[in-house]
Amino acid sequence: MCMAFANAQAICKEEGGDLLEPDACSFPMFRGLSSLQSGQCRDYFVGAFRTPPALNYVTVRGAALPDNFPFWGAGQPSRVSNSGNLQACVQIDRSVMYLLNDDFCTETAGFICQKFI
Ligand SMILES: [Ca+2]
Repeated sequence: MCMAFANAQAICKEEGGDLLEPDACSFPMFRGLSSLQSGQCRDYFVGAFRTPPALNYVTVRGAALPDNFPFWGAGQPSRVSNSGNLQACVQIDRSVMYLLNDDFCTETAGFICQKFI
């Protein structure tokens, strides 16, 4: 199922969780799983975003996802603007070797949910 960020997040919340929060400990595992499972959606939304005009990325629980986080892909986060549509949602992205890329929230992608216990 490929979905826009908000729809993907809504499904995770219905399940009692939220989108996966990228952290340095667990990210390598999810990166590996994503590459193995890569199907029609190509990329996977995770639980991090920014609220333009703010430039900083935060996780769904409000933790900082700094630009020097070690698992951003090359040249990311790029915060590209395309006709007023801003890259503001974070994906595990095949085009950057399953590292993180900020992309358009309206793009459709797979997603990974997490339950916080
Ligand atoms: Ca980007």
